[in-house]
Amino acid sequence: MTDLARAVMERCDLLAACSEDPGRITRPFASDAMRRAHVYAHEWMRRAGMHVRRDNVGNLRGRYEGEGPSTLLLGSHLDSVRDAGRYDGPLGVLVAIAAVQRLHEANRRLPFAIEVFAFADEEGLRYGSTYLGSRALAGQFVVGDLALTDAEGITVASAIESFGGDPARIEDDRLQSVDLLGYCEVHIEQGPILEARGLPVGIVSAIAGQSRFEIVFSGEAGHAGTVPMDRRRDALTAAAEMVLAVEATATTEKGLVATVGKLEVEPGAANVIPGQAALSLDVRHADDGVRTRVAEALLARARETARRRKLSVEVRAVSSNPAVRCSPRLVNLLAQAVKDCRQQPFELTSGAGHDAVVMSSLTDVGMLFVRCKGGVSHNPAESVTTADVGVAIDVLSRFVDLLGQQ
Ligand code: HGY
Ligand code: MN
Ligand code: MN
Repeated sequence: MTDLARAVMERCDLLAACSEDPGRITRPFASDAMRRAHVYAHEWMRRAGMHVRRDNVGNLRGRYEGEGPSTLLLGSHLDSVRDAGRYDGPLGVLVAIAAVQRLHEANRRLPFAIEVFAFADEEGLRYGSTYLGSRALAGQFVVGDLALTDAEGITVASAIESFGGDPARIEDDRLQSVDLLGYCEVHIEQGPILEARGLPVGIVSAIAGQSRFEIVFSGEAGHAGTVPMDRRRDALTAAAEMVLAVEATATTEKGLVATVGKLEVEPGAANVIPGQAALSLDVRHADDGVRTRVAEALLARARETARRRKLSVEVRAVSSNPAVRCSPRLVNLLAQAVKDCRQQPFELTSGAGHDAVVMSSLTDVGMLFVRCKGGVSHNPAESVTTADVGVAIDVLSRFVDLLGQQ
């Protein structure tokens, strides 16, 4: 058990306290909680010998100089879902910092620089967006996203401004370096496979594509006591039909998952027939053809349900990200690093999305998964062991060394 692994675990606990919700972990994009997390991460990056800066969109970026023109990119995200676990995102940032800290403490310089990114918005909790931070880095930021508003009506642009960035200069966040060796992200598996196989780490071969939509059924609010059942235009019953249709459809194809995670009912009073029901739809599959076909079928089902129940329905596409194959070059290098650390290399796909999806537009990507208890994630019960974190730090350090020997 290395001191570095223990330090990473302690740092995950410190970051967990940086939350908008007392007693729970909720750290949205450009929030005060994120500002507090940056104070810690900035200091840890600085102590690891990195030059640290925050860019306009709100990524924290640490650079460890090397002896050549190329750059290796490492990192993950610091934002979280609501009532999150403490490792989804922060573990990857902190393991990357630990690998650089090991170099710094040994006074070592590699033939390339390392940039560690603490991305600002992977989950999209505050704005329903995805990957605002890594998109800015990859030059894929959608300017229209600046006008997105959160639950308080605050736009992305003003959130960036109050966080200390200039929304008019997001373009400056684009990564300038052209000589990239790749991007490698360490992340908890968020699934049960590594635990079932008794493995501390796994190598990601591909990341599933994902489509997100918002579906809003509108009917007619009415008195729960006076409107006969055959005269109602109840929006919630249509949404309820959709929730079960989404579940039933997802069981029809191997490797397909589809989820309704959010359901908002208006006006939301016990004695009022719901006039409006808004639901989220999240569809994922490793094959983009299957994903788009199933998503279209579910949207057609929503329109048919609305017609049959004499409702109107609006569908908004929130985001769509294609499946990404990890670079065989980085997969092989990670496999060699795992072997050199006396562990068994094992490849698996990721059902979860990661900043690596966006980074794949810039350079080769690789990911190392860390076993998590019961595969539980997006849940405060998220848990990893210090020993497994130690393995992840050793593998990432070995990966970096192997890259330096190429
Ligand atoms: O939804 C995801 O796959 C990731 O946690 N943002
Ligand atoms: Mn997540
Ligand atoms: Mn994540």
